[in-house]
Order: sequence, then structure tokens, then C-alpha cells
Amino acid sequence: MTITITAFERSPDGGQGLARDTRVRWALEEAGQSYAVRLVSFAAMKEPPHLARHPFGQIPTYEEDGLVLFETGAIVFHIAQRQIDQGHADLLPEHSDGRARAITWMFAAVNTVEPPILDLANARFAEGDKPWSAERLPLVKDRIRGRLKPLSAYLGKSEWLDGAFSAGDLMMVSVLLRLRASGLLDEFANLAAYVARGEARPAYKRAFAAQLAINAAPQPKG
Ligand SMILES: N[C@@H](CCC(=O)N[C@@H](CS)C(=O)NCC(=O)O)C(=O)O
Repeated sequence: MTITITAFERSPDGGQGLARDTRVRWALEEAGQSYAVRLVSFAAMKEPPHLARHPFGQIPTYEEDGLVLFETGAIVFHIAQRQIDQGHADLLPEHSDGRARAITWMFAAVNTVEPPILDLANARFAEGDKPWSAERLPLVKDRIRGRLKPLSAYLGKSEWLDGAFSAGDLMMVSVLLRLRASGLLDEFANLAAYVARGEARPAYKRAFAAQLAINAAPQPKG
């Protein structure tokens, strides 16, 4: 059985690991699961074959036998759950309460922490030329701080959010590392260290290197 994910043919970030296939690759690496990658261009993402996999015409997607998934939270959860079914509990704790808490953190990452971070990207890139853009930026940044401050307080001196590393940390670190260039992460030393711990995991390094290899490769002539 082969797992196939989709990724950008050429990521806009040039391989910094910010495209969301990186978090899926990371989960697969943590699970020790090999996978294939189908690269898609921006044009192909909006065409029927890809829309059949992802109704919103985005990456990443996940295919395994007849199963097709989109949404990174759901994909990472599936990878973790599948690992439990195979007798391993590296991404989600075996105990049901611990598992429920890890899933809570996965939702918190994509539902509570990621939206204001995406808003900053929109404010910078999609709305950067608007006359009100400069005035709005401090508000957008303060909304991010409004999420980072309680997260930082909760994490405190702990290594991970709830005991051992879990899919909750994988999702949270993946979301937070999109903030590095803004400097906002460095305002919270324990969160910056938390992200660095995630990036230091061998599975993350393998995932990062795999997407970089694609994005750093010379552009095909044409
Ligand atoms: N909530 C989705 C977001 C997916 C998403 O925004 N993917 C980006 C790449 S990281 C994309 O495909 N952007 C191109 C587009 O939306 O046209 C998830 O977590 O999977």
C-alpha cells in the first residue's frame, strides 16, 4: 500500500518548509511511513483531477488505497490514528484522556492560533498595497500576541504541551514556525525554544530536507 501526498511543484517560499505538505511529511516521518509525492502546479491545482482530491484546489492531499483526504489537521490525525491501529503510539498517546488532550491541541493549532498568523500573511502580501495596510498591521500583530501570550504561559518551562511529544505539538510547531520571519516568535523565548525543539527532531529534519530538495532543484527549462 502506497501513500501519496501532493505538494507544490514549486513552493512560493522557495523551500523554507512553510508550505503545509511539510507538516504531513513530518507526521509520516515520525510514523516511519514511506510515501510518494505528486507535484502540482498552481494551474493544475484548480483543474478537475486535483479538485476531485481537494474541493478547494489546494495542497496537501493524502491518498492511501481508495481513501483521499485533505486538510492537514485531518491528515495528521489519520496518520497518528493509523499508527495506533498498527500498535504504535508515537504521535497520539494510547490512553484515551491523553489522546483527547493531544487532539485538542491539534484543533487549537489550526483553529485558534493559525488564523491570526494567516491574517498577518494576508496583511503583508495580499493587502500590502492598500492605503490602510500600514495602519492595520499593528492590530494584526497584536491579535497574534493575544494568542502567543497565553500559549507561552501554558507551556511555561515544559518541553511539550502535554507530556511527551504528540501530534498536538507537531501541528502547533508547524503553525508557529510560520511566524519566525515576523520576529513575533522571539518575543516569547519559551515558544521560540519550543519551535526549535520541534525543528531539531530527526523526523522534522527529514521532512524539511525532502521538500527543500524539490524546491531548490533547478527550474525545468521551458
Ligand atoms: N486548511 C488547509 C489550508 C491549505 C492551504 O492553504 N494550502 C496552501 C499551501 S500551504 C495552498 O494550497 N495555497 C494555494 C491556494 O490556496 O490556491 C490545510 O490545513 O490543509
